[in-house]
Amino acid sequence: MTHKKQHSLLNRANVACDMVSKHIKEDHVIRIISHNDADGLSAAGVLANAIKEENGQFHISILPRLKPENVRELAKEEYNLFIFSDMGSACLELINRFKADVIIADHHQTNDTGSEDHVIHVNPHIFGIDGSKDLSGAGSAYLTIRELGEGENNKKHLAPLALVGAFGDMQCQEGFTGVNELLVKEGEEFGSLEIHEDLKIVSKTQEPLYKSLAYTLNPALPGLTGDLEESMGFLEKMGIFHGIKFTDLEDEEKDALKDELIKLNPDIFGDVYSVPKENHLLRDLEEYSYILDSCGKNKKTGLGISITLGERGDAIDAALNLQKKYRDQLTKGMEWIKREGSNQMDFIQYIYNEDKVLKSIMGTISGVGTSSGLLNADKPVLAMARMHNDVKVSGRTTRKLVDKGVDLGKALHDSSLSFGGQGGGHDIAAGAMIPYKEMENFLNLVNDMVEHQLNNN
Ligand SMILES: [Mn+2]
Repeated sequence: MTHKKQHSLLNRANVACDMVSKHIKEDHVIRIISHNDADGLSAAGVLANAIKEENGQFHISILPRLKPENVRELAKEEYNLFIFSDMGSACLELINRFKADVIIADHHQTNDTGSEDHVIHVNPHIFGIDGSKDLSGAGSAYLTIRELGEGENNKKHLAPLALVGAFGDMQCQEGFTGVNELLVKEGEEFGSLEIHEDLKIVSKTQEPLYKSLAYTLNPALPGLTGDLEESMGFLEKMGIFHGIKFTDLEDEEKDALKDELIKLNPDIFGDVYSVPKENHLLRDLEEYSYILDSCGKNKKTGLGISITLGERGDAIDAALNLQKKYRDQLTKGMEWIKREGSNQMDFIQYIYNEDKVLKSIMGTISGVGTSSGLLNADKPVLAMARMHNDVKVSGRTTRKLVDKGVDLGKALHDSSLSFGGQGGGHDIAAGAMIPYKEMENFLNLVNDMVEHQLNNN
């Protein structure tokens, strides 16, 4: 059954691929619109690389979210083919009205709107495949260009870049599943992807060890993640100098560290996905996704795209500076959560902040706050950030609660609509924008909906 679903999805993607091919042959500049997170940037990168290799042309715009007014403006542009990646499914009704050809390569929840003949909708949900864990936006984009190019020149070497997107959307919590497994297979076969077991701490070649520990978000290290001082103390207690880089440790020290870290979180040792021939800072696909994420969060999406297109050197230095800034913010955010905790309701919890810096990372810190044990994992967390007259909501929950019936995408979509906002996403992670004055009503409604979801599962 699963196989059949995947087959139908691949067939749909191949129809999209033929459409891309046709427009490249006609020398049309292909208009790409994608999301500003690591998944969206990888998605645009996958598409752009494929088109470039076929000597085609493209024009990319990266958006923080696709608003109806964005779609209306885009509809007026004079292109023959638009590709929306990691977004678009929620705006299908408006996109159906485009005069030009359109491909939507998305993995967010979608309603039952059918697509017109000139709109090819590539989305795992349409085929009964879970887009929150089995395929990312970059994965949908990959399927869309996978068969481009003749024989040997097909685009399967781009599978690792598509998996960078899957890491960005946290789809490798317990290994890759579903269509992502196909991408892993093709990455190994055509994209120099290698998998080996290792400690999953970040920046091993680049940062002093205490920072590698404190900046490791996934999997989180309870007590250490987000806390530089605790990380320093932890190493000193083991008799390891905190300023040494992981790669400079003696083998016995590496083993001792591994044993201690496994006590904090067994998942810290596991499969690492890497492309060894890649620049050492981008070699590990998960770290690559963090670097793209920093570009997106700091509004340097052009930089992120150039990296996916192969720019190295100065581009990577610039991105690393952004990453440093981003990590400082995260550390501050984690300190704040540690100090303030969350506000409890019966079935959800929320954090609220008006601070300019913390506002942009509320979603991330609520997720890491939960996985590192600072916040209770028994209730979904809504992170609320004030934006003028609106509140931006990022919701996160655990696979365990999803299995018990929680669907944040649906809860945030329906509740935000009731108060003149908009929202949606995945069962496990979703977002919304609502008027500030309705915040309390909104929270109450989400609380009720989550209660209902739990009771009716
Ligand atoms: Mn995505």
